Amino acid sequence: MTTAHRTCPLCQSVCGLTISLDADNRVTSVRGDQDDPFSNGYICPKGASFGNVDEDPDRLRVPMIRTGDQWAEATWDEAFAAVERGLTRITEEHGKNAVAVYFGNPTYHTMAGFLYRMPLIQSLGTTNVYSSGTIDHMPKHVAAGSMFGDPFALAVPDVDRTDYLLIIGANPLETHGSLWAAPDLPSRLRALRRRGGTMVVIDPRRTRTAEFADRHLPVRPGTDPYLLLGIVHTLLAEDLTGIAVDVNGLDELRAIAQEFPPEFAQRFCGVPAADIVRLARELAAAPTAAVYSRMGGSTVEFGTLTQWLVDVVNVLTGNLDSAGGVMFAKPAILEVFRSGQPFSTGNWRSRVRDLPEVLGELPAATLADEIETPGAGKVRALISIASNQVLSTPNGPRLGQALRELDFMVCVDPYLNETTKYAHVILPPPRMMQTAHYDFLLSMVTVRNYARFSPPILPLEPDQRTEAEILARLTLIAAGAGAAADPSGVDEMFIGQLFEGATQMPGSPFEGRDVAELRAELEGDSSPELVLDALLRLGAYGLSLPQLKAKPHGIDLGPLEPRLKELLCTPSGLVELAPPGVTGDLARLPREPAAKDGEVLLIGRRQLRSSNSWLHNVPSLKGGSNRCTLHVNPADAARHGLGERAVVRSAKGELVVDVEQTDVVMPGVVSLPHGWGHEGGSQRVAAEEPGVNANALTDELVLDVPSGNAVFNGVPVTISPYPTPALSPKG
Ligand SMILES: Nc1nc2c(c(=O)[nH]1)N[C@H]1C(S)=C(S)[C@@H](COP(=O)(O)OP(=O)(O)OC[C@H]3O[C@@H](n4cnc5c(=O)[nH]c(N)nc54)[C@H](O)[C@@H]3O)O[C@H]1N2
Ligand SMILES: Nc1nc2c(c(=O)[nH]1)N[C@H]1C(S)=C(S)[C@@H](COP(=O)(O)OP(=O)(O)OC[C@H]3O[C@@H](n4cnc5c(=O)[nH]c(N)nc54)[C@H](O)[C@@H]3O)O[C@H]1N2
Ligand code: SF4
Ligand SMILES: [Mo]
Repeated sequence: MTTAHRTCPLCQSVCGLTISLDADNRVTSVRGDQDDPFSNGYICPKGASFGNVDEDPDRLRVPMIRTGDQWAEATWDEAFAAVERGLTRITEEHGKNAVAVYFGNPTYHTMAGFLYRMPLIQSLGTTNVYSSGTIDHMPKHVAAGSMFGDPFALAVPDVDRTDYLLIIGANPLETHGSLWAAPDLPSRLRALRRRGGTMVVIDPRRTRTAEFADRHLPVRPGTDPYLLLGIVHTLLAEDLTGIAVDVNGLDELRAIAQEFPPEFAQRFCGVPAADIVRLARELAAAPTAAVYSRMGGSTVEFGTLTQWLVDVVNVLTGNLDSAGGVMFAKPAILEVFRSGQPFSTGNWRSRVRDLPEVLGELPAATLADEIETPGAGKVRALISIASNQVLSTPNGPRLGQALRELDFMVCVDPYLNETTKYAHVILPPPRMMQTAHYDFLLSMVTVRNYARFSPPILPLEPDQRTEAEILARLTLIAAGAGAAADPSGVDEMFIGQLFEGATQMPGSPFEGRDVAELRAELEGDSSPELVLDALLRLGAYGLSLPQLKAKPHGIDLGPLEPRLKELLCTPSGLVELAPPGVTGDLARLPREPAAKDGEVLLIGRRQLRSSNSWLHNVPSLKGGSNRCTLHVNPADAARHGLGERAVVRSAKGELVVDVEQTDVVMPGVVSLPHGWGHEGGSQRVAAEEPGVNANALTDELVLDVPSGNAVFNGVPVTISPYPTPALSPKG
């Protein structure tokens, strides 16, 4: 028996796990790490199944190459040679933009996904960069970038000290938080209630989080901007503001809010004006308050407006960057992702739909256009890392058809699935237990400053490669150095650039030092670990990797402290309350409610024992609430004559779904989880209960315009009985 510790990578909560293994290195138990100073022994059902996820026999172990419909195992040399041939041929004939790259959600949860993203993009030199950012949180980056200058200035609710928490379109008691790493949120929220705090949830569904709250306000999907403008209107009209940071644009904001009183919002949101006024007064009166919003306020048609207004309310009530409000974490690594330059978008535009670049990316919702549309710059090859786009992007089936047309596609993924089945080569990363872990990105959104490094628990087999090596080799291939070049060269170049910069930067701890000497001081068991060590040494706390290794349960770096002044980089040097790039979108916001007869609005829902598209293959997480059903309010089911099954139709597609009648969803709203619709993959357990692909209904042509983000919530659909009464035996 051995015991090992590591951070759980299965959601954004960064819980510490304690894993017991038997003599054959099989996992016998997974518990919460009692000595982790941040998660304090907390674990959820997914974390408890970490061993089953990791040991899944359906994971690919070695590279796969497809010829026609036939898959065959290959050696790494053969696979990388095939990638080199495939990509080189296309760039030679059609130029760099003919190769697209796509980073999926798990790249935010791996060291490799962080370390090689920029080197790979730079080596490819393509404008066709895509990621799950534009099917998730891009509105938040645009709002932050426009208000604070820094698109990575992502404020999180200081949940442990707040007196009032308003949650808009998020369900952290089931998702465990998003862009908000707060392990053991149930205890943190119970503590909030115990100290007399208040929690209010705005959501079309009475979620577990809404059940827990003091108040739940059901809102019509997609209408939160009106509600938030109603709050802003009240704060300004009743002179309830207590702005504590230096701002610009208050007059413009006042003029905007004038137009949107709470009575106006009531007509769109279905939330009584009196409730909106009460929210404003309570937010202003609370000693401290935090407003937080995620998917329900992001993957909607006015996601950027919503995310902007959330932080406008935080600023107006004096709760931005102060204890108990919303605050910015201070990661232990050098924050290389912050450019310090004012944010801008549209540095290039997409070829087919003329959509602006945002944060160096084009919208995932237009990738199919770029593959299908002939002409110079057509995408002919795709490098897809940790993404199941057929299940995760709007109108995913159309993108699936497009992927089939590609001249070359390589996937870095542990499974053969709905998306990777179109690849020519699949390069599987090793198991999580064979992989070192450090949360580069999530340490930006923790509710306490915290650092933890997890070394690999199990060694690699000779026929496996780390994900870091896989991505480094793809980078070298893209750079023209060839598949056989030394992958540590990518890391060494990065370290060299880091130290060159640091030794020349006035005020840096390493100013004037010798680069070679600094390099010689680095310690780590692999070249990515050396990079981590360098980033830690250059970071705010002057830590090092050996120090982290000496504290295997993690290091608490204290409560969040104000740091807006360090991050703020708007041209005005002030927090912009009415940035034109965002407020311009108010012109698009309808001034009349537009509900069509017979239509209902489709929203999603995340499930406690699942993670997007890839955890349905774990027997211990199956069943119960983890089923792909359409939640329909009983009143709607009666009105539309629904029985056990229904046909759901949208502008883009139609699905036959199992119906679950429940008053958890408000009337006029139906909810279908995403990530289902399994077919044609290696996941045998998932195939037994495949479910349906919610993204067969969502529309890739409808976007949150400022961010290019996809719209998954508030999709107009019709629902009718299945089989249709005319075809049923009784006619
Ligand atoms: N168990 C589990 N945890 C997960 C995941 C998972 O799949 N399963 N996925 C992870 C990922 S990638 C992410 S991004 C996070 C997401 O974390 P959350 O944002 O907390 O997740 P969702 O369940 O999508 O929450 C969105 C909520 O918004 C509501 N909603 C929908 N439309 C609207 C609207 O127009 N207005 C308002 N106010 N509310 C609306 C929905 O009913 C839902 O309750 O979760 C992460 N954690
Ligand atoms: N309708 C609807 N659609 C949605 C959403 C919604 O709420 N509703 N949510 C959206 C959101 S927030 C997100 S983040 C996306 C998620 O969608 P994606 O970005 O596609 O991510 P996942 O579905 O989590 O899985 C991606 C792939 O990563 C692989 N994978 C797992 N672990 C690793 C690893 O360590 N390394 C590598 N290389 N691969 C790995 C899995 O096998 C899987 O094929 O879906 C979006 N799509
Ligand atoms: S809450 Fe998230 S990080 Fe914690 S154990 Fe569960 S899946 Fe893992
Ligand atoms: Mo996500």
